[in-house]
Amino acid sequence: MKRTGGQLIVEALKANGVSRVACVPGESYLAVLDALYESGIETVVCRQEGGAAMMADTWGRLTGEPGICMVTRGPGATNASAGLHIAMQDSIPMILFIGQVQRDAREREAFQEVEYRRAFTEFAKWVGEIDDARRIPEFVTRAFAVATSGRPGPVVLSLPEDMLVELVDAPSAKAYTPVENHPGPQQMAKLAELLATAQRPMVILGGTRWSEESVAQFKTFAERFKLPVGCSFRRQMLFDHLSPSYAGDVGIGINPALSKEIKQSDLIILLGGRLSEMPSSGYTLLDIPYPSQTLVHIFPQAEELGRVYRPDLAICAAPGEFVEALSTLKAPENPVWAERTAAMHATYRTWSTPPKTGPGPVQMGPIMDWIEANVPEDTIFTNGAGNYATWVHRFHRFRRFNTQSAPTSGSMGYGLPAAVAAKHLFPEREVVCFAGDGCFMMHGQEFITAVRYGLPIITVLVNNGTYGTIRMHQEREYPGRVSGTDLVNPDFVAFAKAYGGHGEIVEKTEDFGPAYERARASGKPAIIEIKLDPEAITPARTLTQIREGN
Ligand SMILES: Cc1ncc(C[n+]2csc(CCOP(=O)(O)OP(=O)(O)O)c2C)c(N)n1
Repeated sequence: MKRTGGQLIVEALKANGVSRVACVPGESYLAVLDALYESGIETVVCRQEGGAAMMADTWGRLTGEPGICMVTRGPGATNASAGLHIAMQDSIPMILFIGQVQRDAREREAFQEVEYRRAFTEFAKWVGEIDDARRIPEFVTRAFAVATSGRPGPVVLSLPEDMLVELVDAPSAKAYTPVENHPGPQQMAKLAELLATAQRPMVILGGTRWSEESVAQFKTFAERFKLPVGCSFRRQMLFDHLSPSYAGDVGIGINPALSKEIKQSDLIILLGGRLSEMPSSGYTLLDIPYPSQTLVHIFPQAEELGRVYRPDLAICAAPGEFVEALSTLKAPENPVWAERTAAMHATYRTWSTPPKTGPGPVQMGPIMDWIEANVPEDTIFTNGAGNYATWVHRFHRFRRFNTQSAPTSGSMGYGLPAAVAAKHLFPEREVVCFAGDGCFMMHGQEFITAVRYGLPIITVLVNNGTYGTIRMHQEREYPGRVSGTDLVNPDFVAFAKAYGGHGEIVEKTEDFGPAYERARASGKPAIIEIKLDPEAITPARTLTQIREGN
């Protein structure tokens, strides 16, 4: 039976288990939209392609399967590139389908024409264009395999409009076959040897390709070995923060005591992540290329091992496969580092206790205390970039896998679309988006997507009237010269209501709890605007102190 290119695309998605796509429509891929009609795949219609791509990223992040996004050519594609870049830097499986100009108009700079294989090469693991509808099963299956194997990442497939309406004979698509690499017995024996002679070991978790099971297995291992464990920037859901093994967040603004401990360790086990610029405090945490500590690096892609840090033991494996193999290691009776681990956890507890006071009538410290006491353990927290995010990273004690969706690439505007996508995936769980006034307005329009699909997310909008992070850097580098960083904002309560949601404003600390309860009870997507004094720029220092160099 002959099928159109559009039908073959949708058939290949179904064969690979896709149940939802995020999109902004375009005339360039009408044939795919038509094939989605009655396909059983849910189409989540977004308001801007950046938001759509960020939603697909969150789906990829929280399921391990590629999140699917569909956009039109030129402006649609360039808007979507914001989400593509996040998925690339964050190692997230995602497939972006782009409607393309018809084949016989190529290279004329046709209407909205972009050559994606040139433009998006640095933004994606692979960029392909399907010139022949008969090859759709081949391209789509390969896209799933590329996006998920080794170090995951986004794939772009460009779909010429006329190819999508061609009627062809093609093989039925089959699901991709996941590719796995495992640590060998010699490598595990070497690891056991290194652990047996270590005095001050430390594990840093990061990356993707984790699962509920591997996170639980690793926790059991770490506690059995009494090893101290840190989580890389925005990968905090990988380890229970209340475990006696938890040592803290290896992110921006790392606890100086933890940084010192890492530097003084004699064995570092880097599991799953790259220890890139942000978690390595600007590449200062470990010496490059030869760390002074013995380094064991476990990463699912061979090219990354030794790229920045030369490891003493390199293991090319996904975290899940590696963790599985850890069960063969025999725990020491009484590890010499046990007391150090306990001390590191105690230090973490103190570091993650919010301050009671701060400038202005609203205090973020007690608000974080309220959140910790009142939101369920499986609540999913999302955020973008801004100083407000520090409150979550430092003071929220993550307990479980899949409770965080935040860009390690530091992209503003991510939190809201991420919350919409997370709630769509887990409707039974509470989803809290933390956003700054700057961050929120970058993809604030997706609040209507939450309303449209009945997704009652709770947005905690920390409004300090400024692009605070940049203002902080500005006051440090150019004291008193405020340039390009202050903001004028809409009435966020009216905004929430105009979109059909629930709005609250918090002008005193004690108003937060009741406002949150009302937001929760409303059953609608909600915005809780917190009027924060811009002086409260970090949990520890005010803007004035930073300006004055204190
Ligand atoms: C898309 C994007 N644009 C610009 C930046 C640079 N940037 C980082 S944080 C920040 C300010 C964030 O402001 P806001 O959301 O209000 O949070 P605050 O820092 O005030 O808490 C800016 C402009 C970025 N990281 N991402």
